[in-house]
Amino acid sequence: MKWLVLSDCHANVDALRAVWQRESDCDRVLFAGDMVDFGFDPRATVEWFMALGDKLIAVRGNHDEAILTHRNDPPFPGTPRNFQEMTYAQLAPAHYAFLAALPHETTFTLGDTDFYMCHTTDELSDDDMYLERQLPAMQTRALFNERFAAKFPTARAPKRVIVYGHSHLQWAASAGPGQMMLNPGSLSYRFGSFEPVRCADYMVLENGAVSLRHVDFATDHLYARAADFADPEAARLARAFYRREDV
Ligand SMILES: [Mn+2]
Repeated sequence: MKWLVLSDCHANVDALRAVWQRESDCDRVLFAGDMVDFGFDPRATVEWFMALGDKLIAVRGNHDEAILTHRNDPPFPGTPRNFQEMTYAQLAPAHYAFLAALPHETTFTLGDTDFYMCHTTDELSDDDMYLERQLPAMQTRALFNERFAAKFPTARAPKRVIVYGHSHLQWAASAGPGQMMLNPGSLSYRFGSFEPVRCADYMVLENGAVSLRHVDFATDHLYARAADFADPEAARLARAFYRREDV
């Protein structure tokens, strides 16, 4: 069985299509949140996930939450100033209903593995999320046995996996036999100081083995669309996300 693990798509349907060209033979798609916001194609992105049907297991992220919170605000006039206004301009009630049905966290079993999946949670502080700084203090084994113990079903499968997102940092940590903690990284972008490379990060779990994968996708047309924003700060952010070289 092949399970595709994705997170932090941020309305980037180009990245989804690039991944799918390689991985469409997967049996399940796990998505750890932030489907929309801070990207140019929220409508096409949500519809891409909707089309997966029962193949998809997903949770909502803080950016999905923010978009849902303001979905009934009065419509803005004219050209969208930023990513948020662009999102409201594209999404219809059916898209909001799909996002609103996503849980904040979920537990499920696939084959011999129990999963707990969230975007981020009280069990992980913002400092914990930046694992490259915090891992020595985190003690991954203690995360499974203490902080996350109640998250899993009582009748346990032989293996346990925690899937999360939010930091945009691709990271796999082992907590002993059959226990893994996975952040597939972001499909769309990393925050500049951490990782200048522009590619889609994701993971594949296949027959018990985890594979950290990356696929390039064209960003020139996304970079160019930054000029559409009336707000200079939004345009600056968009260019930072989609530039080809670190500047
Ligand atoms: Mn995110």
